[in-house]
Amino acid sequence: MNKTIDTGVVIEMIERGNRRGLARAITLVENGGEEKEVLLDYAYKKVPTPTLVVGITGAGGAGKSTLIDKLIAEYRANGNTVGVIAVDPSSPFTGGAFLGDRVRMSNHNTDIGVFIRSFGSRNCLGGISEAAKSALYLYKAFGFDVIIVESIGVGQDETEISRFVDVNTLVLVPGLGDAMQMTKAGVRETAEMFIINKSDKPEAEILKEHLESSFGILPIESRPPIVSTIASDGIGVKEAIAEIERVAEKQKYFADTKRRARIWAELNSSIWYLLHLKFQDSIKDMEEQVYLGHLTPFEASKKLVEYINYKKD
Ligand SMILES: Nc1nc2c(ncn2[C@@H]2O[C@H](COP(=O)(O)OP(=O)(O)OP(=O)(O)O)[C@@H](O)[C@H]2O)c(=O)[nH]1
Ligand SMILES: [Mg+2]
Repeated sequence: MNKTIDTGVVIEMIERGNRRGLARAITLVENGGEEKEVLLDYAYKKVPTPTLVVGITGAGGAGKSTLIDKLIAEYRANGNTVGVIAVDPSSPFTGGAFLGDRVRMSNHNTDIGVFIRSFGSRNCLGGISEAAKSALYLYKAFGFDVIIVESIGVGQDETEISRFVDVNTLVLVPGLGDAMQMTKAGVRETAEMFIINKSDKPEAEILKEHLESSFGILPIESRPPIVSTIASDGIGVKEAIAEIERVAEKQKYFADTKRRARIWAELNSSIWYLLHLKFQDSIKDMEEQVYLGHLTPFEASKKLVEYINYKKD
């Protein structure tokens, strides 16, 4: 099949709400190249149907997938379609659980109102990989009512995920130690809502008190909500959804600021991607020059920009 026809067919399938079309588009985008550009441009330009994008971030094993499974059930019961983007943890600290994710969310395998895909965390900035970010645009074009992004929120820039979701929730669990879960710069600051999962554990109350007291310095209206859940038993899920909605409503005031931050992040990653694609050899050469001590990274970058300018003329 001819390449241009292929993307055309895929777009048509997405327009018709065909999930196989969406799956095909994701693969094409993952493969990169011309198809990626065509599909992402299409997705970006498409006037989006109102979609709520919820980020579920938290340490490995916090119960994110279990919670998402229950959130899906609740959203479906309310008549909403749901797309899930699970960014596979590849961090050695968590051990990873991508097969587990599929098992835990497998209750929805046969539901055509649900679409779940796992994405590798390659090029993973701030817990949302390049592939997952691209998929988010495709999911939006497809028109899910709710899109949930599961991520462990690690990377060079932990705050990045918050730019791509409307409501960023941080899942904490009792007894895991605050240091590991919360003090990592950026993650906690960008959370717009906190979920204390595994509230069946005895330390749950202490964690809640600790969180509440740490928010005590904030004005009441800026204190992020805290919801307690026992995801494995479906407890607190309705409350979590109600709170997500309240936060989403509040976040609308910041939608424009978020959009600008997102455009900025998008431009940065897109420029970086293109530079690598087109000037890979030169960048490799610069790396060598810096490694050998012939150039500083700043001199090398300057040289590269001069080279690009020269190529243009
Ligand atoms: N006691 C208790 N266990 C829970 C609860 N929610 C989830 N679990 C269990 O915690 C384990 C991890 O759950 P997952 O949903 O895979 O956690 P996750 O955060 O998605 O993990 P990663 O994807 O590896 O980061 C599973 O064995 C769940 O059954 C809860 O509320 N209470
Ligand atoms: Mg998981």
